[in-house]
Amino acid sequence: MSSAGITKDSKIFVAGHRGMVGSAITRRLQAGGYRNLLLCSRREVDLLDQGAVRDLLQAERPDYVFVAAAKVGGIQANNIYRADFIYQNLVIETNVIHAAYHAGVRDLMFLGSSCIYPRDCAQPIKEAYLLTGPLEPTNEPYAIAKIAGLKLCEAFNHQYGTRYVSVMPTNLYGPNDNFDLQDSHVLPALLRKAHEGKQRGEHSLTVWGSGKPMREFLHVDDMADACVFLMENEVDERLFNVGTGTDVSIRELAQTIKEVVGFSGSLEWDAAKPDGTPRKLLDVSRLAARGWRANIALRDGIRSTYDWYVRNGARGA
Ligand code: GFB
Repeated sequence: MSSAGITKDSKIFVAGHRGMVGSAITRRLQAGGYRNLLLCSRREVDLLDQGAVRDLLQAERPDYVFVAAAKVGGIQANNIYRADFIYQNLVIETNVIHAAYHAGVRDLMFLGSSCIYPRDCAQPIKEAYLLTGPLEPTNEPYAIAKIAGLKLCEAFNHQYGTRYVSVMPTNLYGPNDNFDLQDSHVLPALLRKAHEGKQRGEHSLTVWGSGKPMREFLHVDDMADACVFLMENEVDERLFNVGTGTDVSIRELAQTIKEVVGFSGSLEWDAAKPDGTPRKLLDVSRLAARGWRANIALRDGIRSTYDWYVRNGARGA
């Protein structure tokens, strides 16, 4: 595998560098010695503003772009704020990808999501299963927007010969996650519930749904490592699943979180909340064949994320 031509002085724009994924990519780039990062807060450049994005990229002309900016949330936020999820994600990705192309950017990485795959597709899910069946209804607007982003990259590659790569992470967790109890994903929500339950001396912890759905969890530092790995190595494919290759039930996850946090109460199930997709285990063999594997075991990742939460609190709450 040869280098894609990235050097430590290349100008790299991380769109969404304050989010969980963007901040992890930024940390990983800085640790790798990349010293010319372009980072803009929402106050400086609103990625929903087409003109502002165009002006930024025309002025800065980065060598590489990570599209890590997105409107994200857990199953309930996706299900309620359906218009915001489809609209904001479509606009952000369209603005950034289009402006990047017109600013001469040949190399870009778009962050998709494993929920773009059909709800009931064969497991583990290969990249080739995209658009082979209906989507999970609770996050269809978000998934449609992410599929559009992927197709935007594919079309630019086809028509203009760019090298825009899309990565599909499984469920991510880690530092800078959203710990809001209504809008977050399951892992940060349960960490917070267990922590607060322990502090208040409660006897039970409420978990949404049936506990039966299976989910694959990847620490965001592993995700960032995979992104930089793909940036540094020239790859022929333009679509990569990123995950650990193993999953756990929500019941097992809740049990592990109880143990890590030291909450001794029981689990109670709120059947009024949706389960969502029954299972979405990614087939990660394409990336593994290139030489990349996840490093952080789930229990270790939960422990370090819990430490982070105790030190930093619930930023999103
Ligand atoms: O993490 P989560 O919100 O997202 O929920 P999805 C995963 C599972 O955990 C569901 C259950 O079966 C939830 O019902 N769960 C149990 C909980 N307790 C809780 C809780 O307290 N909070 C939350 N949030 N869930 C999202 C998509 O789906 O995954 C997004 O909606 C995106 O579009 C993301 O793809 C990665 O895995 O179901």
